Amino acid sequence: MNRIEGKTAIITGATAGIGYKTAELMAVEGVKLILTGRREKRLQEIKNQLTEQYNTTVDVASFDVQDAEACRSFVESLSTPVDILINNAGLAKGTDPVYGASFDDWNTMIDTNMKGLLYLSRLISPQMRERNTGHIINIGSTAGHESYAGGVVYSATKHAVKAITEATKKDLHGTDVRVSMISPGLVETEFSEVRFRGDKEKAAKVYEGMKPLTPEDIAEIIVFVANRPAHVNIMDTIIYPVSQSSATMVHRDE
Ligand code: NDP
Ligand code: 8X3
Repeated sequence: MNRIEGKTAIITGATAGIGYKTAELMAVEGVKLILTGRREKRLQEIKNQLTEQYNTTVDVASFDVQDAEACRSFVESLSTPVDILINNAGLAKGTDPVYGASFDDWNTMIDTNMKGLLYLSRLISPQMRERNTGHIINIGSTAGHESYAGGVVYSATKHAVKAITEATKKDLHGTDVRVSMISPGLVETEFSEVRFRGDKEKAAKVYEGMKPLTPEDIAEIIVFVANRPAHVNIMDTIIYPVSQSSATMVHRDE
């Protein structure tokens, strides 16, 4: 049953990976999309592609979620209430240990994965609370359940997403607003290329000899979570590829 047709969804970080695939699968379901990311040209291309292929509307807005005022202007520019907010924009920078990492990388991860998600939740949740309806879906990670060497701040930001998701649900307790989190393990997207600053070879090694999750695997789960009956709130989903059993246990072909 399609319960999300005609609903309006914001997807942050829709220019690539999980966000882009979620946009496409939601377009199939007839969701009205508001897609964001920093790459304006890519957003326009996606808008053209999805509106040509699917029977829905697509608006786009290019801004950096690290910028609180840009988030505020974006939300103030919206002409329609938002039913679903998918806080997906996020990244890892580097795999340096706590004794060698760069402050800039830490700030980028904290400002994007935590503060960007918080800004949009802060700006969108009042209208959901007032209307007594809506759904905030935060993209966490298995790194939000288990930290690993080389992921000190990335893991911290994803543990924060877990805390923010749980506390947001509690802040909205007694309303019909739903709050969920999706926690994927290894998904092959631009994620590792961004983490390794464009080093494609290093990025490819992350997925070598194993079958990672695809953006579609996760997008299907996001759509499933959004499409539950109004009284069903899925708090979290932890998804690994079958060859992964923890952050560091990854079975690879010889
Ligand atoms: P991608 O790198 O493929 O996509 C990341 C998206 O986030 C892009 O659309 C990018 O858009 C956007 N983004 C990054 N920084 C900003 C910013 N400052 N402002 C606005 N948008 C931004 O990675 P994934 O699809 O893999 O990642 C999506 C989410 O999933 C992230 O939160 C990530 O932490 C999480 N995740 C990923 C896993 C994986 O293994 N890939 C596993 C678990 C969780 P643009 O560059 O245009 O700004
Ligand atoms: C991304 C998965 O294992 O690289 O969140 O942290 S991992």
